[in-house]
Amino acid sequence: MEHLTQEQQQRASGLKEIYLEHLLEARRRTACAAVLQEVEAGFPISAAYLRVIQPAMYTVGSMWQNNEIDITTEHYCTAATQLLMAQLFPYALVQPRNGLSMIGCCLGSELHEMGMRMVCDFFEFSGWDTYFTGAVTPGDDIVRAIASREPDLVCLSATMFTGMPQVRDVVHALRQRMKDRAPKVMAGGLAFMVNPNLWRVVGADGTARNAPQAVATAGALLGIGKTAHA
Ligand code: B12
Repeated sequence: MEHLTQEQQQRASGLKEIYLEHLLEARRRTACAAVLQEVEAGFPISAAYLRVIQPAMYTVGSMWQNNEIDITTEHYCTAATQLLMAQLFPYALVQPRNGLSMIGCCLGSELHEMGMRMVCDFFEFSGWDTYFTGAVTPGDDIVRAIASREPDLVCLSATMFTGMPQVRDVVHALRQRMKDRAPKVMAGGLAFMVNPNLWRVVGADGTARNAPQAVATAGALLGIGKTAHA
């Protein structure tokens, strides 16, 4: 992610508080407008994702876990944030394409899809074409889709540890089916952050802690980047 000035860092943390405050008061239009106005005025879009949206969702998770908000409020914040991300996506449309492609999904019973979506958006901002299938993607079907589409990279996202067998099975099935045509696979998401060695256990080629680091690591894995940030 590009370097932020101290002033931009302060703006980011202020914006995260403002965004969250509006959402918690059920003002999603004002919340989205606050972020969109800043981005239109030149605030870096990567910082809007990584320093406003992502930490706001982490705070929502902590508040829900601590019984400070109910599940309806959490769902409202999630739905509003997906709306905001959809409004930010057009910024990806103006970036030149680099000829690389990535398939990203959340397998099996995994419902947490916003992290994977954010990762896909950062690849799009960097010129990749992405094929994002979202939550609850069946393993057998995604293996077929990958074999037919032949992307340069596959990204599998898991928040819940219960999804590990499916991630491992998909990685294995891809290698069995595609042999030396099998694309590189990255695995990431909260489960992989909690246990930093898990990506090796499931047989992936790499991991990263957030969306911009995922793009950098992908570049390194494919031999087109400067450094790995796994
Ligand atoms: C929104 C949310 C939901 C929504 C998801 C809706 C949706 N459409 O996505 C709903 C309501 C469905 C939900 C359900 C549940 N949730 Co929930 N949820 C969240 C919440 C609040 C936000 C998730 C989010 O969007 N984060 C923002 C994104 C941008 O961050 P991220 O996912 O970490 O992604 C970044 C990195 O991880 C990385 N990354 C992600 N994927 C990948 C992939 C690759 C390849 C790479 C390299 C990197 C990478 O890059 C991303 C961008 O920078 C979190 C709180 C939290 N701390 O995240 C709880 C949280 C994840 N949920 C939790 C729980 C317990 C549940 C439920 C079990 C609750 C229940 N009792 O039913 C269910 C499980 C559902 C299931 N089967 O999957 C716990 C998980 C604890 C754990 N690990 O065991 C959390 C942490 C809340 C908490 N503090 O307790 N949840």
